[in-house]
Amino acid sequence: MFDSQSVLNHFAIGEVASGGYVAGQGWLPTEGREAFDAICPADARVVAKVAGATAEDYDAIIAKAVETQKSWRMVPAPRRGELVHRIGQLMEENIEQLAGVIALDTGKTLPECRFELKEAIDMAYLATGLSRQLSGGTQQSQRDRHRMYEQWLPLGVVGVISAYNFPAAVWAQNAFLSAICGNTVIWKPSPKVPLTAIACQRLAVQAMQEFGADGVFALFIPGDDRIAEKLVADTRVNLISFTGSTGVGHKVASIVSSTLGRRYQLECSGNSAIIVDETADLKQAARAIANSGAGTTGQRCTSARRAIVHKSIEAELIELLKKTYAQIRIGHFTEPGVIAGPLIDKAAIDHYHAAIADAVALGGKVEFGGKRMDRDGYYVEPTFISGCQPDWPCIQRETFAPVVYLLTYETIEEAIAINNGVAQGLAAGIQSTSLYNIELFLSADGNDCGIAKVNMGTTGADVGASFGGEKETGGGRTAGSDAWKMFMRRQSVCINWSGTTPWDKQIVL
Ligand code: UN1
Repeated sequence: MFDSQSVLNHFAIGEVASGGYVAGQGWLPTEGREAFDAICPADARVVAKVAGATAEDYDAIIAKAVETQKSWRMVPAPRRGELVHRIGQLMEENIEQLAGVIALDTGKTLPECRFELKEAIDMAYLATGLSRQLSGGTQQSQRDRHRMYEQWLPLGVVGVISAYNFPAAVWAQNAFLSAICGNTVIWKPSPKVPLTAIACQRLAVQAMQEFGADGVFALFIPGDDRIAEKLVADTRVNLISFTGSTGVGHKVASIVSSTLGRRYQLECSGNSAIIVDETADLKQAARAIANSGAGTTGQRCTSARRAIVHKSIEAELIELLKKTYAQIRIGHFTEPGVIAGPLIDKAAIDHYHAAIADAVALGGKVEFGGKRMDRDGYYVEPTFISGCQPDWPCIQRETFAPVVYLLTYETIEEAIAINNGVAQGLAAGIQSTSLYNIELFLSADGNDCGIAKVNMGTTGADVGASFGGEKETGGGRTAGSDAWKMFMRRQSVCINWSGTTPWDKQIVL
């Protein structure tokens, strides 16, 4: 039996929770701060209140982050990795309670919450391994008896701004890399999901205290965007890693880049498509579209929004999709057998309705779904719409809801052009058994996204690879591969061990 009170008690989340953590001082007081509601989208009830951090709280947090970084940067990287490893262990030990908090914050089903946490834990262990491999290359010097190499040094303070849909994993992707790279982290989560941030921070505090490394991870939950902007504008913050909408991403980029030398890394809106060609296994294609389109209630940046379908198989695929969609059980995360939850809030429902109305007004046909469900909480039916055209505004924008638009094509080149014909460039998929079509899709003439998937859905990144996308998605990369490099400062070193200088013969000392 799910017991929300015991989940909240486990992380000491009371009626009014603290809106941040600053090293030395501890959890911010709740008095004298404006409290905002933490609402569970699964039943639209207030779970707790959070005392929003103030501008003065921010000043204390940043001062401590700058100070702590000065000692943290000299801690050997593998030791830094051990701190992150310990947080991973604590997340694993507390996975059921953490999953419960994510469910209360987002309404996601418990298996989805566990899956997110698995991603965060994997990220901790990946970062631990990477902490021994932050290596640069050796170059061949053109000079006699000189050695040249590249080294990677800590960057400073990193601000992590995360979205509501993956309240733990996005922090993990960014904060764990930041920490092993010798940086301190200020986390500004979405105020829609403050409880997950508080719970994760509690585990980070426990690990930091065990290691005598208080101050590596700080938490900052302002109730007001103007206070949040202080973090983005602060020249003491060397990198802002932002996950969220393209609109806010633009703003972050322009504020950060108004001072040269500061960095930003953006993971903004996606608009993923899956191409289904005439050689595809259509049952597999239907499952992949449904899973990527309706899974996590369509609230992933990688969610499939468009299915680009060969004309010859459209009718058959629509029938299979109807059968598939009919089996998607939507409901409260405590109900057995539920595979997707609600949208995050009322505004998200309005956005869902508006997108469907736009498509229908232009001639789209709702083949399945299209309505809000008549129950408490922000539930909608997973939806797919046929007869759509690539240039429709609702298809050009990201619809952050479980809506898939079906478009048709005749040649593979046309399908790829439709895939690429949007402003976003996060993930792309192809369902095919044609070697030619798959290779073309993956070639320089192929899809223009940061992530490409063959015979699978567009969601569910594997942490070993780098994660992020092109164009208006923002170009940033987090998670695996060499994404850690963004969190470090590169230095080209040259050492003269010849005992001579070029002016030896001209200047006598
Ligand atoms: C996001 O949706 O903003 O690969 C990030 C995936 C998830 C996405 C998380 N890791 O679908």
